[in-house]
Amino acid sequence: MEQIAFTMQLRAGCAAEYQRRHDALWPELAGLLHDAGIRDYSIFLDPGSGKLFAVLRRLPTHGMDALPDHPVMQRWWEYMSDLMDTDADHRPQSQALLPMFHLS
Ligand code: RM4
Repeated sequence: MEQIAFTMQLRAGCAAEYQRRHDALWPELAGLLHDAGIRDYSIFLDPGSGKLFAVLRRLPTHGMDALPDHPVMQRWWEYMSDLMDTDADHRPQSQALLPMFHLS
C-alpha cells in the first residue's frame, strides 16, 4: 500500500471544534473514504502554526481522485469550511508532502 501525506491549514482558535467534529465523523463519510481505498488515516495538528498534517495509506486500486465529485465529500468540506483555509468550492487548501525517509 502506498502512504501519502499532506498538510492543510486550520484557522486560529478552531482546534477543539475541529477535533469535536472528527470525533463525530459522519458514518457515511467514513464509509466513503474506506470504499475509496483509504486506510490508517490520521490527522495531526501543530498547535503553534495551525498546520494540519494528514497521513494515510491507500490501496493500489484507490478511488481518491473521484472524491471531490462526491456529494458526501462536498457536504463535509462545506461543513468544515468555517474552520479551515479553503478554496472557493470549500475544498481545504492542501499541500502534498514529499516522502523523505521511512523505517519499517
Ligand atoms: C478534514 C478535511 C479532509 C478530510 C478529513 C476527513 O477536515 O476535510 O479533506 O479528508 O477531514
